[in-house]
Amino acid sequence: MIKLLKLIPLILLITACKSQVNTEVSISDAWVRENIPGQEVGAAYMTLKSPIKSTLVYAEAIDAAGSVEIHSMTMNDGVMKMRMLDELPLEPNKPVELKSGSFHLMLFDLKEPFKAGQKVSFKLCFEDASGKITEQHITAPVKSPT
Ligand SMILES: [Cu+2]
Repeated sequence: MIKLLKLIPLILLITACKSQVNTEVSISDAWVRENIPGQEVGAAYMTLKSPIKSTLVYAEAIDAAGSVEIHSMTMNDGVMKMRMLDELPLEPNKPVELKSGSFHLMLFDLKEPFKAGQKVSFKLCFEDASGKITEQHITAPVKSPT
């Protein structure tokens, strides 16, 4: 009985994160920056475009990183400042670019440094205005930033 009770929240989470086709966010130009020696974190970039009001609420780099954070970068008095966001809102049909010097996904606790030519699998969860969560999977190539 106790075992079953522990399983219920997990089952609810899996059910809540099910894929739905018609309102899917389009994810394009996804790539992961190659790590230079000594660099312990990774960065991933992509363009997100949703047909409806949606919010990126969760990201995971499967088998590649211990955790993934959504970051923003802003210029403050000539100094670039990086900030962790709980979520990234998407307006209908307005592409949001995750790119160098702007929004990006930051990957921590890497299993191994990223090398050009590898591929990284991501799970992204989006929440629509009604609170429904949709899970999407993508594969992004590792590239050199130059
Ligand atoms: Cu960052």
